Amino acid sequence: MNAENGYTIGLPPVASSYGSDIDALMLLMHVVMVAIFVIWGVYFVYCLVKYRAKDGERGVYHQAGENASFIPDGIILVFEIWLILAFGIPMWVSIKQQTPPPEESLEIVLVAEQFAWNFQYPGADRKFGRRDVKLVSASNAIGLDATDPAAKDDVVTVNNLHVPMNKPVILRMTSKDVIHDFQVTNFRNKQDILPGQMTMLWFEPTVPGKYEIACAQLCGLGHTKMIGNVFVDSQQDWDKWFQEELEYKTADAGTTGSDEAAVVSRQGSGDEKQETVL
Ligand SMILES: [Cu+2]
Repeated sequence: MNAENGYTIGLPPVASSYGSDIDALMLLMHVVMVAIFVIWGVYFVYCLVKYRAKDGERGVYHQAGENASFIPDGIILVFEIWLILAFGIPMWVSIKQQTPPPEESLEIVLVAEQFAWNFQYPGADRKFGRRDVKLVSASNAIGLDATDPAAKDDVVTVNNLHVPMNKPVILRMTSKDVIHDFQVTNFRNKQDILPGQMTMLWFEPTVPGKYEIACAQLCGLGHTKMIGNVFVDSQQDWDKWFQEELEYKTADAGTTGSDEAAVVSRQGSGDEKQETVL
């Protein structure tokens, strides 16, 4: 077990800035629990042997003091409260209460649905195009309003999230139908996604590669198939990817001669799933 590499208790390797801290806390809790288990177990066996029935002896039922048994309980309780106050809550605050500054981050809107992940990237203007539920259709999964100037340089992908390395990513998340939950085990994070509300999750990817997005909230019959990918690229590769996506979008808008939601569906290379660019 090596918390530094994040390869702890059988979990996949860590690929986010706070992953190793979470692994270290999990390791600490497991070590403490094993220690308590062993100490209690040894004491239990000791009592079984020492106070076993013996020929010619009668049991003496005297108590070692009214509150004696509360002392070890109290010590463990204080110790566990210390674990929560000293480690658990500060870590929770640093991840859940302290969001990286948006101007230094990549903000992405995630619209979850049964059973897919739709990602909206705001483009160079850093403004998200308007979404309208009335515009939702088979080819416009998030209901992006193509007449909104802010939507012109927005890119929408399905099930594939592309992010640059070593830059915080802030996901602003909502759902079209039921409660979903965004989870990337390599990032050691998860967050519920609720219809009618925006929830937020941030992470900073630290290792390039492809990681699995799972839905961590039972959301219907296709729940187990609600799998996406996160691609962590260098900033250079990410810029290139984004430019390509924009070009697909512009090319399609050019051929149709329309400002309406230009939809390009194409099959990604390898085992990438289908991407839709609006
Ligand atoms: Cu789901």
